[in-house]
Amino acid sequence: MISAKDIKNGLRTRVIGSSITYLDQTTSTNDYARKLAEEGAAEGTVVLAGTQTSGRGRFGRQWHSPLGGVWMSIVLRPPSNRPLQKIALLCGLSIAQTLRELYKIDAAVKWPNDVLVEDKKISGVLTEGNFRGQTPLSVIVGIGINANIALKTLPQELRYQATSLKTLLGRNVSLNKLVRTFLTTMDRNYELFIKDKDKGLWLEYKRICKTIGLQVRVASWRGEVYEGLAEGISSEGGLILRTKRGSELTILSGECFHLRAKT
Ligand code: BT5
Repeated sequence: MISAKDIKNGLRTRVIGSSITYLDQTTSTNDYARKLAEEGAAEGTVVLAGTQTSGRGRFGRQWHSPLGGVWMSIVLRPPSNRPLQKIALLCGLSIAQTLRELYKIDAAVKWPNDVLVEDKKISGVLTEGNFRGQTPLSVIVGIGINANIALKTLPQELRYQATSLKTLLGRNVSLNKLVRTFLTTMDRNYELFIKDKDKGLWLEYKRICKTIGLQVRVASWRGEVYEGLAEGISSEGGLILRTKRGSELTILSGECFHLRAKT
């Protein structure tokens, strides 16, 4: 069982985890964290839930959140001169690093917000900004990790494209240790990010990114569709594509489909 007290025990972070709240059930931890942020919660405030009744993904999609997973949101208040788009990538990287460190599994990132193991989704990230004009008052980062979840508790259509730690390892893991290690990793990475000392992190991101080197199709949230070879990540966190005609374009966000390996 998740226990805020257990997670805090031995947690030595600078910002992330400044306060930790655990709820047995909520609609969406992102909603709860947003409310706390609007009430002035400190940066690094964490909200966790046992289950979510309206867990969501990007573009209003549903996120299935049965008991046994890690459903968590963090309140961030990044300085306005840092590229916000990169926070989702940073978070995905921190999850992948945590899974690699704790369970020695080959976790990879898929641009922009997925973590994959054996090409199946084990984790997703949803960032939502709360702005006054152009200035971000807070950014809520929502993280879902399929930890102690049997795949049969997910809908049929997801069972071939999703995976969980329980499926991969054949056992349950300590959720408190998983969350504590993730918060520690995220804290370190976030500090490098806000201090603009994160070059090394993006080298690591590219190294474990499944998207780069593949032929991809990206649908932007406005409905435009682009195809090309994924060549890199821009300084803003966008995906750099080389189109068939040879031109280069950068897409800041969207839904990315991996088509085939570089030929
Ligand atoms: C994401 O969206 O991957 C972001 C997921 C963020 C979830 C966390 S949980 C804590 C916090 N509170 C929330 O309400 N949300 C955040 P996206 O890239 O749009 O992917 C959504 C798609 O993933 C769905 O349409 C399904 O196809 C698939 N999916 C849904 N639930 C899943 C699960 N548990 N495991 C793997 N895939 C899932």
